[in-house]
Amino acid sequence: MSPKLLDPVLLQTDFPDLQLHASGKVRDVYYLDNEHLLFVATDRISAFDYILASGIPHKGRVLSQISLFWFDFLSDIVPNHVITADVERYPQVVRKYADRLNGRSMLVRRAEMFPVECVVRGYISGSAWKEYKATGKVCGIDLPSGLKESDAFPEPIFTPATKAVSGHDENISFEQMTKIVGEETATRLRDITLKIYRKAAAYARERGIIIADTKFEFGRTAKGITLADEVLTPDSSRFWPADKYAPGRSQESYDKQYVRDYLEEIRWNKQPPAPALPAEVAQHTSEKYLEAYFQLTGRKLDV
Ligand code: Q0Z
Repeated sequence: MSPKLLDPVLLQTDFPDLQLHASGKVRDVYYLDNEHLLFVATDRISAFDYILASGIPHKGRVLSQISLFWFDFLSDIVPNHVITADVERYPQVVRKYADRLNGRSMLVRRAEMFPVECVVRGYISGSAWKEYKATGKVCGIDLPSGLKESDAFPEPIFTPATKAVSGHDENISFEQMTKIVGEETATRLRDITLKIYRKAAAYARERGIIIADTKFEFGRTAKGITLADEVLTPDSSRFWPADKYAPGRSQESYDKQYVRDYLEEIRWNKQPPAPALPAEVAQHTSEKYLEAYFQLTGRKLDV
């Protein structure tokens, strides 16, 4: 999906002579050669499905550093696509962009991506809550009755999805997933997904962050099944502040609550063009991202 709007500030992440391999709302992948891609996290932010007209200071660097932290933390369970995030070690062709790539990019191994999103949910929220209320199930999985919105599931559940033409994810059953990637791969992707979610969620919970759900993308490389894309960031996950957690209602978003509240307050009709954020809202949101990084890693990001 291409960005709905491009803010002048964000053009800084445009690299005219690099070949775009894949572009998301807030991150871009450039093609370097058959084995190598350059993964770039921008400062763009989306809300209610649209890219806002202003960026969030440091957001791309924070999300990159969060992903890098998790790749390392999870490397005893699954290999990942990262080669290096040290710009000094990037190929010559991209070194000229060193200043703009520093801290927000990774040189990654090109993988044969599996065309499924590996979604895992520890808590019932969003579309899963809607489905449960209507059917008592989530993605075909039977669940105990009486769950309240935002409750933890008895066990984390694996709810794979595929990218629909709309750009939105479409839930599929595990059975359907086996038809796409094969039974053995589906089983391995599910088991790895549940294992890395459990390890990461337990760690984050000790540090005051509930990872309600998240989405992983895997590919195949010479190392076998390889964790790719971004990992366990606030963009690919629901992060909830644990000190405000209370089931029976929807939870505040760790990072985007202020943005959503502002957009509701100005009564934006949620149709393009999406508005810009007042400096104060962008600044507050920037601080939430930096805080999440510090809470998870104990490290401060240089700003
Ligand atoms: C990931 C995506 C993004 C839009 C391609 N290591 C890899 N090898 C091959 N392909 C990919 C990766 Cl990460 C790959 N995506 C998803 C990422 C923007 C879509 F930054 N697309």
